[in-house]
Amino acid sequence: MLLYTVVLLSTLGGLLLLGGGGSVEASAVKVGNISKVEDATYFHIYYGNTFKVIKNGFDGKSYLLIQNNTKMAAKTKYCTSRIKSFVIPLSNYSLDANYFPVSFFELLGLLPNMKGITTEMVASPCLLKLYNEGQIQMLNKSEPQQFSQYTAHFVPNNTNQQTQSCNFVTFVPVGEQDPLQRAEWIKYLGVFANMEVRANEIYDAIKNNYMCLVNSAANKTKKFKPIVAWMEFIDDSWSFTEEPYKLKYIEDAGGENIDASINKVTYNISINDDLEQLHAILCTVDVVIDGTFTPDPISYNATSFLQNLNVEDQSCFGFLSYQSLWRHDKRLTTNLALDWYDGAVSQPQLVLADLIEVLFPSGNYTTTYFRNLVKDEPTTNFGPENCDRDSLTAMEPTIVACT
Ligand SMILES: *[C@@H]1O[C@H](CO)[C@@H](O)[C@H](O)[C@H]1NC(C)=O
Ligand SMILES: *[C@@H]1O[C@H](CO)[C@@H](O)[C@H](O)[C@H]1NC(C)=O
Ligand SMILES: *[C@@H]1O[C@H](CO)[C@@H](O)[C@H](O)[C@H]1NC(C)=O
Ligand SMILES: *[C@@H]1O[C@H](CO)[C@@H](O)[C@H](O)[C@H]1NC(C)=O
Ligand SMILES: *[C@@H]1O[C@H](CO)[C@@H](O)[C@H](O)[C@H]1NC(C)=O
Ligand SMILES: *[C@@H]1O[C@H](CO)[C@@H](O)[C@H](O)[C@H]1NC(C)=O
Ligand SMILES: *[C@@H]1O[C@H](CO)[C@@H](O)[C@H](O)[C@H]1NC(C)=O
Ligand SMILES: *[C@@H]1O[C@H](CO)[C@@H](O)[C@H](O)[C@H]1NC(C)=O
Ligand SMILES: CC(=O)N[C@H]1CO[C@H](CO)[C@@H](O)[C@@H]1O
Repeated sequence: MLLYTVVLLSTLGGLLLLGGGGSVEASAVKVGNISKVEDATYFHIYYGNTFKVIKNGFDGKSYLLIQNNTKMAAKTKYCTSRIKSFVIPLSNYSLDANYFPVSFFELLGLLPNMKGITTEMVASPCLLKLYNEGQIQMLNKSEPQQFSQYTAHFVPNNTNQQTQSCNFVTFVPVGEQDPLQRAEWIKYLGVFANMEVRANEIYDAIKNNYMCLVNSAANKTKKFKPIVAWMEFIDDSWSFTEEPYKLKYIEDAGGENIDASINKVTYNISINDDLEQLHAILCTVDVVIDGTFTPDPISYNATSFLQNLNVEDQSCFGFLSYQSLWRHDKRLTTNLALDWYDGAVSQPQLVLADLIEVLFPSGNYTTTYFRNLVKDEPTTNFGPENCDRDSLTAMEPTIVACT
């Protein structure tokens, strides 16, 4: 409550200064360089004069961030079950890089301070290039003391509270329920780097583009919205996705998800009744997205899907006759790190633009993440040689043409 008051006062102070024609820069309070959370639900930011606090709703912790040029920075260190303190801007950091959306750091231009990673399975050409050049150390996850040499060690989730050290920071955009909420976690990182201004600009640009695409998709819908089945095959059974962010993408792209009432949890292909029901449901579907995990995405094709489906009579499948069977694994590295878990999280406008093309084909938009299995579209494999900028500079978000 106290901290919240500070925010209001400093914002008010800034307005007054601006109104009086004074210089905001001259103020002792860093007015203006603040981020406000608009959409995300699992983190909150509070501002004091020389410190900031992030409350993270996934690990239940408060991160007290103290500016490096203050007395408090030298004197204060917290590491309790609920509070951790960090001196900012972070001078260096490492990552638990498996399935980690590194692109958030790239959009802010924070790769120069990234000094350690735990795996080479990272879907970022520029990070791989820095690693090849010896700028980044490979850390062994089984030797956690290796992480303690960095100011912060970012981890993707909070499953292992006991083994977390004082410098661990949980960064969990994928825990949010919808695509924009996930992307807004750029502000969470911005706070650690005093890069609120850039974080706000990027989020605004992405959100505006995303909302423009939502509106343009809404105008494309004819009498009935296309019905989409986003499904996956695990242990001999098919199921339709219940992941909120995927359902939201389909709605935002102008499609309709399989109704929750017929969305039985799983369909075991060895059980005839299940198979019959699945067959019937798929006869009503316009678009199928096959999200099945496979150790070999490059050779997963339409034949693999049909084999897993095990339905002999495919004559009623509109998604086959209209050539609309897709996977979201188009972009991946040579050692099979999927960009779906990285770039697609920080730039949801690209996923949405893909899905609009999937649902309402124009034929003149090249998808980034989705590939068409019926058209036998191959994956796009990339590596360090595909880093198309100076790795130490920030990546710019890709804004999709939208009228
Ligand atoms: C606030 O942001 C502006 C623009 O990015 C930057 O020039 C300035 O140094 C920042 N101020 C502080 C105190 O971080
Ligand atoms: C604080 O961080 C800034 C930016 O990294 C750095 O230039 C400066 O030297 C640091 N100041 C202190 C007192 O550590
Ligand atoms: C990582 O550390 C474990 C435990 O110390 C060790 O057994 C393993 O060989 C190390 N792995 C590598 C790749 O160095
Ligand atoms: C990271 O920064 C801290 C604080 O400036 C410093 O003590 C430490 O040596 C740095 N670690 C590495 C690996 O550069
Ligand atoms: C969508 O349709 C509405 C109403 O017909 C119109 O006002 C709006 O400009 C259209 N938007 C786009 C992006 O075409
Ligand atoms: C699917 O059904 C078969 C035949 O009844 C059974 O052996 C198998 O365990 C089932 N699989 C799952 C994942 O339930
Ligand atoms: C799918 O791949 C298999 C081998 O990987 C190949 O035999 C088959 O012809 C391919 N199917 C299609 C439709 O391209
Ligand atoms: C794509 O095609 C549509 C209709 O054919 C056209 O209106 C639009 O301008 C084209 N977009 C681009 C980027 O060429
Ligand atoms: C850092 C951490 O706790 N990572 C865990 C995230 O979740 C996966 C599976 O749910 C675990 O395997 C990781 O160890």
